[in-house]
Amino acid sequence: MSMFCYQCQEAAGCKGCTVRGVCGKTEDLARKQDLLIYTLKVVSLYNLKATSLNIVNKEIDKFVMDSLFATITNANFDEDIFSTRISKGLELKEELKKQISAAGENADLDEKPNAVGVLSTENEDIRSLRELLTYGIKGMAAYMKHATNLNYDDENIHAFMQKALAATLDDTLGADELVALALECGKYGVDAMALLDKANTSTYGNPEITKVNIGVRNNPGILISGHDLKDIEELLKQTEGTGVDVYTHSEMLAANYYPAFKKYSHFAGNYGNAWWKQNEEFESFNGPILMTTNCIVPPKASYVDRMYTTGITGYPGVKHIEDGEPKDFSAIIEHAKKCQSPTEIEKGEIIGGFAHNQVIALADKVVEAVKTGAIKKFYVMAGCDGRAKSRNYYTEFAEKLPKDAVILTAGCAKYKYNKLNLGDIGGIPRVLDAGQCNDSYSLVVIALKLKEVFGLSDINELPIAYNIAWYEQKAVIVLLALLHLGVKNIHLGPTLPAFLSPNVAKVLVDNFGIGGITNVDDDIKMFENL
Ligand code: SF4
Ligand code: SF3
Repeated sequence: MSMFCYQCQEAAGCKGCTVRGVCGKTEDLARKQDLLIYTLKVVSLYNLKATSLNIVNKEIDKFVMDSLFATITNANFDEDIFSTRISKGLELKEELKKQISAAGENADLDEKPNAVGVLSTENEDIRSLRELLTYGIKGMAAYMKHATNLNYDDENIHAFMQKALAATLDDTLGADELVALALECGKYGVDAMALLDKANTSTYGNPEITKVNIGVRNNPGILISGHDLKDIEELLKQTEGTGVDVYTHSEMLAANYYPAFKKYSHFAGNYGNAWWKQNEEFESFNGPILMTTNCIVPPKASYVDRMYTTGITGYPGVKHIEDGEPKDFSAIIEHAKKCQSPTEIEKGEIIGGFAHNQVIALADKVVEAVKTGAIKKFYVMAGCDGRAKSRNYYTEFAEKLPKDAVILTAGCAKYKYNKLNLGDIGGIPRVLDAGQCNDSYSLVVIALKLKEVFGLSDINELPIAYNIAWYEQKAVIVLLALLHLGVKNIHLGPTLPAFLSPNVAKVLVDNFGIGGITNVDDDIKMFENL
Protein backbone atom coordinates (compact mmCIF):
# COMPACT_ATOMS: atom_id res chain seq x y z
CA MET A 1 0.00 0.00 0.00
CA SER A 2 1.61 3.25 -1.10
CA MET A 3 -0.87 5.70 0.43
CA PHE A 4 -3.96 5.61 2.57
CA CYS A 5 -6.71 8.21 2.60
CA TYR A 6 -10.36 7.77 3.56
CA GLN A 7 -11.36 11.31 4.36
CA CYS A 8 -14.06 11.78 1.72
CA GLN A 9 -17.12 9.98 0.42
CA GLU A 10 -15.26 8.78 -2.67
CA ALA A 11 -12.79 6.65 -0.68
CA ALA A 12 -12.11 3.72 -3.01
CA GLY A 13 -14.40 0.75 -2.37
CA CYS A 14 -15.87 2.66 0.60
CA LYS A 15 -12.67 1.72 2.42
CA GLY A 16 -9.86 4.04 1.37
CA CYS A 17 -7.71 5.13 -1.56
CA THR A 18 -4.49 3.14 -1.49
CA VAL A 19 -2.81 3.66 -4.85
CA ARG A 20 -4.15 6.95 -6.15
CA GLY A 21 -7.03 9.07 -4.96
CA VAL A 22 -10.31 8.88 -6.83
CA CYS A 23 -10.06 12.68 -6.52
CA GLY A 24 -6.78 12.66 -8.46
CA LYS A 25 -4.47 12.88 -5.43
CA THR A 26 -1.19 11.10 -6.18
CA GLU A 27 0.76 8.96 -3.76
CA ASP A 28 3.43 11.67 -3.34
CA LEU A 29 0.82 14.33 -2.67
CA ALA A 30 -0.96 12.08 -0.17
CA ARG A 31 2.30 11.49 1.71
CA LYS A 32 3.04 15.19 1.83
CA GLN A 33 -0.43 15.95 3.12
CA ASP A 34 0.01 13.28 5.80
CA LEU A 35 3.33 14.80 6.78
CA LEU A 36 1.84 18.28 6.92
CA ILE A 37 -1.02 17.08 9.15
CA TYR A 38 1.51 15.41 11.45
CA THR A 39 3.60 18.61 11.49
CA LEU A 40 0.50 20.59 12.48
CA LYS A 41 -0.08 18.19 15.36
CA VAL A 42 3.45 18.71 16.63
CA VAL A 43 3.30 22.48 16.21
CA SER A 44 0.00 22.46 18.11
CA LEU A 45 1.53 20.37 20.89
CA TYR A 46 4.30 22.94 21.39
CA ASN A 47 1.98 25.88 20.97
CA LEU A 48 -0.34 24.57 23.69
CA LYS A 49 2.62 24.38 26.03
CA ALA A 50 3.80 27.86 24.98
CA THR A 51 0.31 29.28 25.48
CA SER A 52 0.18 27.80 28.97
CA LEU A 53 3.33 29.85 29.66
CA ASN A 54 1.62 32.97 28.28
CA ILE A 55 3.81 32.95 25.18
CA VAL A 56 1.65 34.23 22.33
CA ASN A 57 2.36 33.39 18.66
CA LYS A 58 -0.47 34.74 16.55
CA GLU A 59 1.20 33.54 13.35
CA ILE A 60 0.57 29.95 14.36
CA ASP A 61 -3.22 30.29 14.33
CA LYS A 62 -3.18 31.35 10.69
CA PHE A 63 -0.57 28.77 9.73
CA VAL A 64 -2.54 25.90 11.26
CA MET A 65 -5.87 27.12 9.86
CA ASP A 66 -4.59 27.63 6.32
CA SER A 67 -2.69 24.35 6.31
CA LEU A 68 -5.68 22.34 7.51
CA PHE A 69 -7.83 23.93 4.82
CA ALA A 70 -5.25 23.15 2.12
CA THR A 71 -5.57 19.42 2.89
CA ILE A 72 -9.34 19.32 2.35
CA THR A 73 -10.42 17.10 -0.54
CA ASN A 74 -9.98 18.79 -3.93
CA ALA A 75 -8.52 22.01 -2.52
CA ASN A 76 -4.83 21.88 -3.42
CA PHE A 77 -2.92 19.46 -5.63
CA ASP A 78 0.40 21.35 -5.64
CA GLU A 79 3.07 19.26 -3.90
CA ASP A 80 5.46 22.21 -3.67
CA ILE A 81 2.98 24.11 -1.51
CA PHE A 82 2.88 21.22 0.95
CA SER A 83 6.69 20.95 1.04
CA THR A 84 6.92 24.66 1.82
CA ARG A 85 4.30 24.37 4.55
CA ILE A 86 6.03 21.38 6.14
CA SER A 87 9.32 23.32 6.28
CA LYS A 88 7.53 26.34 7.71
CA GLY A 89 5.90 24.14 10.36
CA LEU A 90 9.28 22.74 11.39
CA GLU A 91 10.67 26.28 11.70
CA LEU A 92 7.72 27.30 13.85
CA LYS A 93 8.26 24.26 16.06
CA GLU A 94 11.94 25.13 16.58
CA GLU A 95 10.99 28.70 17.44
CA LEU A 96 8.44 27.47 19.98
CA LYS A 97 11.00 25.12 21.54
CA LYS A 98 13.39 28.04 22.00
CA GLN A 99 10.68 30.15 23.59
CA ILE A 100 9.66 27.35 25.95
CA SER A 101 13.31 26.75 26.96
CA ALA A 102 13.83 30.47 27.48
CA ALA A 103 10.89 30.38 29.91
CA GLY A 104 12.81 27.76 31.89
CA GLU A 105 10.54 24.85 30.95
CA ASN A 106 11.20 21.45 29.43
CA ALA A 107 10.98 21.87 25.65
CA ASP A 108 11.34 18.20 24.75
CA LEU A 109 7.76 17.13 24.25
CA ASP A 110 6.69 13.69 23.11
CA GLU A 111 6.41 14.22 19.35
CA LYS A 112 5.46 10.61 18.52
CA PRO A 113 7.59 10.48 15.35
CA ASN A 114 5.86 7.33 14.16
CA ALA A 115 2.44 8.96 14.16
CA VAL A 116 2.49 10.01 10.47
CA GLY A 117 -0.49 8.95 8.37
CA VAL A 118 -3.90 7.53 9.21
CA LEU A 119 -2.75 3.92 9.60
CA SER A 120 -0.14 4.82 12.20
CA THR A 121 -2.94 4.42 14.76
CA GLU A 122 -3.42 0.67 15.03
CA ASN A 123 -6.64 0.45 17.02
CA GLU A 124 -9.38 1.01 14.42
CA ASP A 125 -11.77 2.73 16.82
CA ILE A 126 -9.18 5.18 18.12
CA ARG A 127 -8.08 5.76 14.52
CA SER A 128 -11.67 6.37 13.50
CA LEU A 129 -12.25 8.92 16.27
CA ARG A 130 -8.95 10.69 15.70
CA GLU A 131 -9.78 11.05 12.03
CA LEU A 132 -13.37 12.13 12.70
CA LEU A 133 -11.94 14.89 14.87
CA THR A 134 -9.27 15.83 12.33
CA TYR A 135 -11.80 16.06 9.48
CA GLY A 136 -14.13 18.10 11.68
CA ILE A 137 -11.42 20.68 12.33
CA LYS A 138 -10.47 20.72 8.65
CA GLY A 139 -14.01 21.85 7.87
CA MET A 140 -13.90 24.30 10.77
CA ALA A 141 -10.61 25.74 9.44
CA ALA A 142 -12.24 26.35 6.05
CA TYR A 143 -15.06 28.36 7.61
CA MET A 144 -12.66 30.25 9.86
CA LYS A 145 -10.55 31.17 6.85
CA HIS A 146 -13.49 32.91 5.19
CA ALA A 147 -14.41 34.68 8.43
CA THR A 148 -10.85 35.88 9.05
CA ASN A 149 -10.64 37.13 5.44
CA LEU A 150 -13.40 39.53 6.50
CA ASN A 151 -11.56 40.38 9.74
CA TYR A 152 -13.78 38.32 12.02
CA ASP A 153 -11.82 36.03 14.29
CA ASP A 154 -12.14 34.06 17.51
CA GLU A 155 -9.06 32.87 19.35
CA ASN A 156 -11.03 30.21 21.22
CA ILE A 157 -11.79 28.45 17.95
CA HIS A 158 -8.11 28.42 16.97
CA ALA A 159 -7.24 27.14 20.44
CA PHE A 160 -9.72 24.31 20.03
CA MET A 161 -8.35 23.32 16.62
CA GLN A 162 -4.86 23.08 18.11
CA LYS A 163 -6.08 21.25 21.19
CA ALA A 164 -7.80 18.72 18.93
CA LEU A 165 -4.70 18.26 16.77
CA ALA A 166 -2.49 17.70 19.80
CA ALA A 167 -5.08 15.32 21.28
CA THR A 168 -4.69 13.00 18.29
CA LEU A 169 -1.07 12.41 19.39
CA ASP A 170 -2.07 11.60 22.96
CA ASP A 171 -2.18 7.85 23.53
CA THR A 172 -3.69 8.29 26.98
CA LEU A 173 -6.99 9.43 25.44
CA GLY A 174 -9.40 6.55 24.97
CA ALA A 175 -12.60 6.26 22.97
CA ASP A 176 -14.76 8.06 25.54
CA GLU A 177 -12.48 11.08 25.69
CA LEU A 178 -12.24 11.22 21.90
CA VAL A 179 -16.04 10.99 21.49
CA ALA A 180 -16.33 13.89 23.93
CA LEU A 181 -13.79 15.86 21.89
CA ALA A 182 -15.71 15.16 18.68
CA LEU A 183 -18.86 16.57 20.28
CA GLU A 184 -16.91 19.55 21.56
CA CYS A 185 -15.72 19.97 17.99
CA GLY A 186 -19.39 20.29 17.03
CA LYS A 187 -19.81 23.09 19.55
CA TYR A 188 -16.89 25.00 18.05
CA GLY A 189 -18.25 24.18 14.62
CA VAL A 190 -21.47 26.02 15.52
CA ASP A 191 -19.37 28.93 16.80
CA ALA A 192 -17.30 29.02 13.60
CA MET A 193 -20.37 28.95 11.36
CA ALA A 194 -22.07 31.62 13.49
CA LEU A 195 -18.94 33.77 13.21
CA LEU A 196 -18.84 33.34 9.44
CA ASP A 197 -22.54 34.12 9.20
CA LYS A 198 -21.93 37.31 11.16
CA ALA A 199 -18.92 38.17 9.00
CA ASN A 200 -20.85 37.62 5.75
CA THR A 201 -24.08 39.33 6.75
CA SER A 202 -22.42 42.28 8.52
CA THR A 203 -20.18 42.88 5.53
CA TYR A 204 -22.52 42.15 2.64
CA GLY A 205 -26.03 42.37 4.12
CA ASN A 206 -28.55 39.59 4.69
CA PRO A 207 -29.20 37.27 1.75
CA GLU A 208 -32.58 37.98 0.22
CA ILE A 209 -34.91 36.11 -2.13
CA THR A 210 -33.27 36.34 -5.53
CA LYS A 211 -33.90 35.02 -9.01
CA VAL A 212 -30.55 34.13 -10.51
CA ASN A 213 -30.01 34.07 -14.27
CA ILE A 214 -28.48 30.79 -15.45
CA GLY A 215 -28.13 31.81 -19.08
CA VAL A 216 -25.32 33.87 -20.61
CA ARG A 217 -24.65 37.32 -22.02
CA ASN A 218 -22.57 38.35 -25.02
CA ASN A 219 -19.53 39.76 -23.21
CA PRO A 220 -16.43 37.88 -22.18
CA GLY A 221 -16.72 36.56 -18.65
CA ILE A 222 -14.83 35.33 -15.60
CA LEU A 223 -16.23 32.33 -13.77
CA ILE A 224 -15.61 32.37 -10.01
CA SER A 225 -15.96 29.15 -8.04
CA GLY A 226 -15.60 28.13 -4.40
CA HIS A 227 -16.85 29.84 -1.27
CA ASP A 228 -14.80 32.99 -0.58
CA LEU A 229 -17.01 36.10 -0.66
CA LYS A 230 -14.10 38.49 -0.17
CA ASP A 231 -12.65 37.23 -3.44
CA ILE A 232 -15.85 37.83 -5.39
CA GLU A 233 -16.20 41.27 -3.83
CA GLU A 234 -12.75 42.24 -5.07
CA LEU A 235 -13.27 40.63 -8.45
CA LEU A 236 -16.56 42.51 -8.96
CA LYS A 237 -14.91 45.79 -8.00
CA GLN A 238 -11.93 45.28 -10.25
CA THR A 239 -13.96 44.13 -13.29
CA GLU A 240 -16.39 47.06 -13.09
CA GLY A 241 -16.33 49.06 -16.31
CA THR A 242 -13.94 46.65 -18.07
CA GLY A 243 -16.56 45.01 -20.30
CA VAL A 244 -15.97 41.69 -18.55
CA ASP A 245 -18.92 39.97 -16.85
CA VAL A 246 -18.65 37.88 -13.70
CA TYR A 247 -20.50 34.58 -13.30
CA THR A 248 -20.62 32.36 -10.24
CA HIS A 249 -20.02 28.64 -10.33
CA SER A 250 -21.12 25.89 -7.93
CA GLU A 251 -21.25 27.15 -4.31
CA MET A 252 -20.39 30.71 -5.28
CA LEU A 253 -23.99 30.84 -6.52
CA ALA A 254 -24.91 32.14 -3.06
CA ALA A 255 -23.07 35.41 -3.75
CA ASN A 256 -26.01 36.34 -5.98
CA TYR A 257 -28.24 36.53 -2.89
CA TYR A 258 -26.24 39.27 -1.08
CA PRO A 259 -27.42 42.87 -1.44
CA ALA A 260 -23.84 44.19 -1.64
CA PHE A 261 -23.15 42.33 -4.87
CA LYS A 262 -26.44 43.02 -6.62
CA LYS A 263 -25.45 46.57 -7.41
CA TYR A 264 -22.92 45.42 -10.01
CA SER A 265 -24.58 45.40 -13.42
CA HIS A 266 -21.84 43.16 -14.83
CA PHE A 267 -22.63 40.45 -12.26
CA ALA A 268 -24.29 38.19 -14.81
CA GLY A 269 -25.56 35.21 -12.80
CA ASN A 270 -24.54 31.59 -12.36
CA TYR A 271 -22.99 29.28 -14.94
CA GLY A 272 -23.14 25.52 -14.66
CA ASN A 273 -23.71 23.17 -11.80
CA ALA A 274 -21.91 21.50 -8.92
CA TRP A 275 -18.12 21.08 -8.87
CA TRP A 276 -17.93 17.63 -10.44
CA LYS A 277 -19.25 18.81 -13.82
CA GLN A 278 -16.44 21.32 -14.26
CA ASN A 279 -14.54 19.32 -16.87
CA GLU A 280 -17.35 20.01 -19.37
CA GLU A 281 -18.57 23.33 -18.09
CA PHE A 282 -15.20 25.06 -17.77
CA GLU A 283 -14.51 24.06 -21.35
CA SER A 284 -17.71 25.66 -22.65
CA PHE A 285 -17.35 28.75 -20.47
CA ASN A 286 -14.61 29.94 -22.85
CA GLY A 287 -13.18 32.49 -20.40
CA PRO A 288 -10.92 32.29 -17.36
CA ILE A 289 -11.98 30.53 -14.20
CA LEU A 290 -10.98 31.51 -10.67
CA MET A 291 -10.96 28.79 -8.00
CA THR A 292 -11.17 30.37 -4.55
CA THR A 293 -11.56 27.13 -2.57
CA ASN A 294 -12.37 23.47 -3.16
CA CYS A 295 -13.55 21.70 -5.25
CA ILE A 296 -10.96 21.41 -8.06
CA VAL A 297 -11.20 18.54 -10.52
CA PRO A 298 -7.88 17.89 -12.31
CA PRO A 299 -8.26 20.24 -15.31
CA LYS A 300 -8.41 19.22 -18.96
CA ALA A 301 -5.82 20.50 -21.41
CA SER A 302 -8.59 22.41 -23.20
CA TYR A 303 -8.91 24.96 -20.37
CA VAL A 304 -5.99 24.49 -17.98
CA ASP A 305 -4.38 27.69 -19.30
CA ARG A 306 -7.60 29.56 -18.46
CA MET A 307 -7.67 28.35 -14.88
CA TYR A 308 -6.43 30.41 -11.91
CA THR A 309 -6.21 29.52 -8.24
CA THR A 310 -6.07 31.79 -5.20
CA GLY A 311 -6.08 31.53 -1.41
CA ILE A 312 -5.29 28.03 -0.21
CA THR A 313 -6.09 26.36 -3.53
CA GLY A 314 -3.45 25.22 -5.97
CA TYR A 315 -2.79 22.97 -8.92
CA PRO A 316 0.58 22.35 -10.55
CA GLY A 317 0.99 24.46 -13.67
CA VAL A 318 -2.08 26.60 -12.92
CA LYS A 319 -1.48 30.32 -12.35
CA HIS A 320 -1.92 31.39 -8.73
CA ILE A 321 -3.13 34.83 -7.67
CA GLU A 322 -1.29 35.76 -4.49
CA ASP A 323 -2.79 37.28 -1.36
CA GLY A 324 -2.78 41.06 -1.21
CA GLU A 325 -4.71 43.99 0.16
CA PRO A 326 -6.49 43.91 -2.18
CA LYS A 327 -5.59 40.91 -4.34
CA ASP A 328 -4.57 41.92 -7.83
CA PHE A 329 -6.94 40.35 -10.36
CA SER A 330 -5.60 42.33 -13.35
CA ALA A 331 -4.03 39.27 -15.02
CA ILE A 332 -7.27 37.30 -15.06
CA ILE A 333 -9.23 40.35 -16.24
CA GLU A 334 -6.81 40.96 -19.11
CA HIS A 335 -7.04 37.28 -19.96
CA ALA A 336 -10.84 37.44 -20.04
CA LYS A 337 -10.83 40.33 -22.49
CA LYS A 338 -9.14 38.08 -25.06
CA CYS A 339 -11.72 35.30 -24.69
CA GLN A 340 -15.04 34.59 -26.33
CA SER A 341 -18.24 34.97 -24.36
CA PRO A 342 -19.52 31.80 -22.67
CA THR A 343 -21.38 29.17 -24.67
CA GLU A 344 -24.95 28.91 -23.42
CA ILE A 345 -25.66 25.58 -21.74
CA GLU A 346 -28.87 26.48 -19.91
CA LYS A 347 -31.51 29.21 -19.90
CA GLY A 348 -33.79 30.59 -17.26
CA GLU A 349 -33.59 31.38 -13.59
CA ILE A 350 -33.22 29.65 -10.27
CA ILE A 351 -34.42 31.08 -7.00
CA GLY A 352 -32.53 31.23 -3.72
CA GLY A 353 -31.58 33.44 -0.81
CA PHE A 354 -33.59 31.74 1.92
CA ALA A 355 -31.10 32.27 4.72
CA HIS A 356 -32.34 32.76 8.28
CA ASN A 357 -33.12 36.46 8.12
CA GLN A 358 -35.22 36.06 4.99
CA VAL A 359 -37.07 32.96 6.20
CA ILE A 360 -37.75 34.49 9.61
CA ALA A 361 -39.19 37.51 7.80
CA LEU A 362 -41.59 35.02 6.19
CA ALA A 363 -42.18 33.22 9.50
CA ASP A 364 -45.87 34.11 9.75
CA LYS A 365 -46.55 32.63 6.35
CA VAL A 366 -44.49 29.52 7.09
CA VAL A 367 -46.08 28.96 10.50
CA GLU A 368 -49.55 29.42 9.05
CA ALA A 369 -48.79 26.87 6.32
CA VAL A 370 -47.64 24.38 8.96
CA LYS A 371 -50.68 25.03 11.16
CA THR A 372 -53.15 24.56 8.31
CA GLY A 373 -51.34 21.42 7.20
CA ALA A 374 -50.36 22.93 3.83
CA ILE A 375 -46.77 22.12 4.82
CA LYS A 376 -46.51 18.74 6.55
CA LYS A 377 -42.81 18.35 6.78
CA PHE A 378 -39.46 20.01 6.07
CA TYR A 379 -36.59 17.97 4.71
CA VAL A 380 -33.09 19.29 5.34
CA MET A 381 -31.17 18.06 2.31
CA ALA A 382 -28.06 20.20 2.77
CA GLY A 383 -24.55 19.04 2.00
CA CYS A 384 -22.48 18.16 -1.02
CA ASP A 385 -23.00 16.93 -4.53
CA GLY A 386 -20.66 14.48 -6.25
CA ARG A 387 -20.13 12.43 -9.36
CA ALA A 388 -21.33 9.06 -8.05
CA LYS A 389 -24.37 7.84 -10.00
CA SER A 390 -25.89 6.75 -6.70
CA ARG A 391 -26.42 10.44 -5.94
CA ASN A 392 -29.29 10.48 -8.45
CA TYR A 393 -31.14 9.20 -5.40
CA TYR A 394 -31.38 12.83 -4.23
CA THR A 395 -33.03 13.99 -7.47
CA GLU A 396 -35.51 11.14 -7.27
CA PHE A 397 -36.09 11.77 -3.56
CA ALA A 398 -36.90 15.45 -4.24
CA GLU A 399 -39.23 14.50 -7.09
CA LYS A 400 -41.09 11.83 -5.14
CA LEU A 401 -41.55 13.75 -1.90
CA PRO A 402 -45.22 14.46 -1.22
CA LYS A 403 -46.31 17.87 -2.49
CA ASP A 404 -46.80 19.13 1.07
CA ALA A 405 -43.07 18.76 1.82
CA VAL A 406 -40.54 21.59 1.66
CA ILE A 407 -36.81 21.03 1.10
CA LEU A 408 -34.37 23.16 3.09
CA THR A 409 -30.97 23.11 1.45
CA ALA A 410 -27.47 24.60 1.54
CA GLY A 411 -24.20 23.57 -0.06
CA CYS A 412 -23.71 22.14 -3.51
CA ALA A 413 -26.12 19.25 -2.80
CA LYS A 414 -28.87 21.53 -4.13
CA TYR A 415 -27.78 21.06 -7.73
CA LYS A 416 -29.43 17.65 -7.68
CA TYR A 417 -32.89 19.29 -7.53
CA ASN A 418 -32.70 23.09 -7.77
CA LYS A 419 -33.57 23.14 -11.45
CA LEU A 420 -36.58 20.83 -11.17
CA ASN A 421 -39.94 22.45 -11.29
CA LEU A 422 -41.13 21.44 -7.83
CA GLY A 423 -43.57 24.33 -7.46
CA ASP A 424 -44.54 26.18 -4.31
CA ILE A 425 -46.91 25.96 -1.38
CA GLY A 426 -48.96 29.12 -1.10
CA GLY A 427 -46.09 31.14 -2.55
CA ILE A 428 -43.38 29.38 -0.52
CA PRO A 429 -41.05 27.58 -2.98
CA ARG A 430 -40.65 23.87 -2.24
CA VAL A 431 -36.85 24.19 -2.39
CA LEU A 432 -35.51 26.84 -0.04
CA ASP A 433 -31.81 27.41 -0.67
CA ALA A 434 -30.03 29.10 2.24
CA GLY A 435 -26.70 29.32 0.42
CA GLN A 436 -23.33 27.65 0.86
CA CYS A 437 -22.55 24.59 2.98
CA ASN A 438 -21.59 26.90 5.88
CA ASP A 439 -25.09 28.37 5.62
CA SER A 440 -26.35 25.09 7.07
CA TYR A 441 -26.00 27.24 10.17
CA SER A 442 -28.89 29.30 8.77
CA LEU A 443 -31.04 26.18 8.63
CA VAL A 444 -30.31 25.58 12.31
CA VAL A 445 -31.29 29.16 13.17
CA ILE A 446 -34.54 28.63 11.24
CA ALA A 447 -35.20 25.36 13.10
CA LEU A 448 -34.56 27.01 16.47
CA LYS A 449 -36.91 29.85 15.53
CA LEU A 450 -39.65 27.38 14.58
CA LYS A 451 -39.10 25.53 17.84
CA GLU A 452 -39.63 28.79 19.71
CA VAL A 453 -42.70 29.79 17.69
CA PHE A 454 -44.33 26.40 18.22
CA GLY A 455 -43.38 26.43 21.92
CA LEU A 456 -41.55 23.11 21.73
CA SER A 457 -38.93 21.99 24.22
CA ASP A 458 -36.91 19.82 21.86
CA ILE A 459 -35.71 20.58 18.33
CA ASN A 460 -36.52 16.96 17.42
CA GLU A 461 -40.23 17.56 17.98
CA LEU A 462 -40.32 19.77 14.89
CA PRO A 463 -41.64 18.29 11.64
CA ILE A 464 -38.11 18.32 10.19
CA ALA A 465 -36.29 15.31 8.74
CA TYR A 466 -32.58 15.32 7.87
CA ASN A 467 -31.45 13.54 4.71
CA ILE A 468 -27.96 14.88 4.18
CA ALA A 469 -25.60 14.20 1.29
CA TRP A 470 -21.94 14.44 2.16
CA TYR A 471 -18.71 14.46 0.22
CA GLU A 472 -15.84 16.26 1.90
CA GLN A 473 -14.77 17.42 5.34
CA LYS A 474 -16.91 20.54 5.60
CA ALA A 475 -19.88 18.19 5.74
CA VAL A 476 -18.19 16.52 8.72
CA ILE A 477 -18.15 19.75 10.73
CA VAL A 478 -21.75 20.46 9.72
CA LEU A 479 -22.71 16.99 10.98
CA LEU A 480 -20.83 17.40 14.27
CA ALA A 481 -22.46 20.83 14.70
CA LEU A 482 -25.93 19.33 14.23
CA LEU A 483 -25.13 16.59 16.76
CA HIS A 484 -23.94 19.19 19.23
CA LEU A 485 -27.27 20.99 18.85
CA GLY A 486 -29.05 17.77 19.75
CA VAL A 487 -30.45 16.94 16.31
CA LYS A 488 -31.30 13.25 16.10
CA ASN A 489 -32.03 10.76 13.32
CA ILE A 490 -29.84 12.34 10.65
CA HIS A 491 -29.50 10.14 7.58
CA LEU A 492 -26.27 10.40 5.64
CA GLY A 493 -25.60 9.29 2.11
CA PRO A 494 -24.93 8.16 -0.46
CA THR A 495 -22.67 6.00 1.74
CA LEU A 496 -21.65 6.25 5.36
CA PRO A 497 -18.13 7.59 5.94
CA ALA A 498 -15.41 4.98 5.45
CA PHE A 499 -13.62 6.46 8.46
CA LEU A 500 -16.34 5.36 10.85
CA SER A 501 -15.31 2.02 12.33
CA PRO A 502 -18.21 -0.34 13.13
CA ASN A 503 -17.96 0.51 16.83
CA VAL A 504 -17.83 4.27 16.28
CA ALA A 505 -20.73 4.02 13.84
CA LYS A 506 -22.63 2.11 16.54
CA VAL A 507 -22.05 4.90 19.06
CA LEU A 508 -23.51 7.37 16.56
CA VAL A 509 -26.47 5.11 15.81
CA ASP A 510 -27.23 4.36 19.46
CA ASN A 511 -26.86 7.90 20.76
CA PHE A 512 -28.00 10.01 17.83
CA GLY A 513 -30.05 7.71 15.61
CA ILE A 514 -27.69 8.32 12.67
CA GLY A 515 -28.47 6.15 9.68
CA GLY A 516 -27.69 5.63 6.01
CA ILE A 517 -30.02 5.64 3.04
CA THR A 518 -31.63 2.72 1.20
CA ASN A 519 -33.99 3.47 -1.68
CA VAL A 520 -36.18 6.48 -2.25
CA ASP A 521 -39.59 4.86 -1.72
CA ASP A 522 -38.65 3.10 1.51
CA ASP A 523 -36.78 6.13 2.80
CA ILE A 524 -39.70 8.49 2.18
CA LYS A 525 -41.94 6.13 4.17
CA MET A 526 -39.31 5.88 6.91
CA PHE A 527 -38.96 9.68 7.16
CA GLU A 528 -42.73 10.17 7.21
CA ASN A 529 -42.95 7.91 10.21
CA LEU A 530 -40.09 9.50 12.14
FE1 SF4 B 1 -9.59 9.16 -1.89
FE2 SF4 B 1 -11.18 11.12 -1.04
FE3 SF4 B 1 -8.76 10.83 0.00
FE4 SF4 B 1 -9.07 11.72 -2.51
S1 SF4 B 1 -9.67 12.74 -0.60
S2 SF4 B 1 -7.59 10.20 -1.81
S3 SF4 B 1 -10.84 10.48 -3.15
S4 SF4 B 1 -10.48 9.39 0.18
FE1 SF3 C 1 -19.55 21.45 -2.23
FE2 SF3 C 1 -17.01 20.84 -2.71
FE3 SF3 C 1 -19.05 19.96 -0.17
FE4 SF3 C 1 -19.31 23.26 0.27
S1 SF3 C 1 -17.99 22.64 -3.23
S2 SF3 C 1 -20.38 21.55 -0.14
S3 SF3 C 1 -18.52 19.46 -2.14
